[in-house]
Amino acid sequence: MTWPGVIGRFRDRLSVTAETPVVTLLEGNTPLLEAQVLSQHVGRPVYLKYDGANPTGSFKDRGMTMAVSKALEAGAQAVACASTGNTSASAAAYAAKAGIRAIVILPAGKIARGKLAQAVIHGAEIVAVDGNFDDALALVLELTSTHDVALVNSINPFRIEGQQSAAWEVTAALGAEPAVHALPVGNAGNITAYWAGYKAEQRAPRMWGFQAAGAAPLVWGEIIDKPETIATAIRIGNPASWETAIAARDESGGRIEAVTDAEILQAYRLLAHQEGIFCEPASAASVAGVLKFADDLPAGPVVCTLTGHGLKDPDTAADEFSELDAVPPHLDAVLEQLGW
Ligand code: AN7
Repeated sequence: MTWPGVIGRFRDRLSVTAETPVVTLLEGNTPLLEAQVLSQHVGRPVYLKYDGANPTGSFKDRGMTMAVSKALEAGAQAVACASTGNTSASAAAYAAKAGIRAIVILPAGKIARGKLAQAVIHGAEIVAVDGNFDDALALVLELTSTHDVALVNSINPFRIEGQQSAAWEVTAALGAEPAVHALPVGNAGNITAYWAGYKAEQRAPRMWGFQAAGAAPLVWGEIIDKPETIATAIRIGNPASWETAIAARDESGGRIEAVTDAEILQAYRLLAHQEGIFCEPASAASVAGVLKFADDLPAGPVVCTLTGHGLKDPDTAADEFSELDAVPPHLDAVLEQLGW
């Protein structure tokens, strides 16, 4: 069967009617990969839900197909979002497909290069503000409440609805829920969506959420004024879906913990070197957390969501090596360089 996209596949569970204009890039249906090396490390079967394989390279597309379709149905001519990068890339692409404007408000200087490139090439109208994501979100809320522009951040319930599809794909692929579902947490929309998706199927994996230690308001229980982390996607100090993230943790018997940037980078390298999967640093937080708290894993399979593609943030990968010195074009020189 040709994959029909998130709305096409899950239409009966979503707030769409025959009249809803479906804006889709055929998102969803991403790989659930068995991770052999990680499984050995933690003594449980570990699977990677690789949502970097979505059309714009992140899980945001699952919710954006819903948010932009519903905005179009309501007659919107423009959508707007604040973003650490991926939401803006996704909004820009879906707005382009829908033929409407995308306005994105970004924290200046903190957007990974691949994401900014996407927003630009899809024709988004971009405003960089001298502030962090939380400042940008406050501005976009003000903008969309005073102007005729549809908000497509994850406070938009249609975003959460669409993002449930990832949980449904996991249960369909495994034939059951995992014992633990781990994911990175920023604004906390995705952990909210997964938990809603599992609950809708009467499933109850333990939800394990991981924040970067320098941006871990849910862990410390207070707003972080100046969040900092190499994982810029989750550099968020005041998550919009705070209460629903805590509910997901508590109802599922799960946990929300902090992982350091060093732990995130270690997981990021392990995934690339040993599992053949290149994700962006924020995504590796899920794996970093499972490695850190492996002793507490219950029996049964573990799923880690890898939320975004590694090419989103080429600079973090490029920092792993120094400039390459060119050698003369002779095999001898090549062999010498290889140490043979
Ligand atoms: C790769 O794009 O908030 O906890 O503005 O890009 O649902 O916020 C991105 C978040 C994890 C956290 N991994 O998800 C944005 C934005 C990646 C991300 C998260 C984000 P939420």
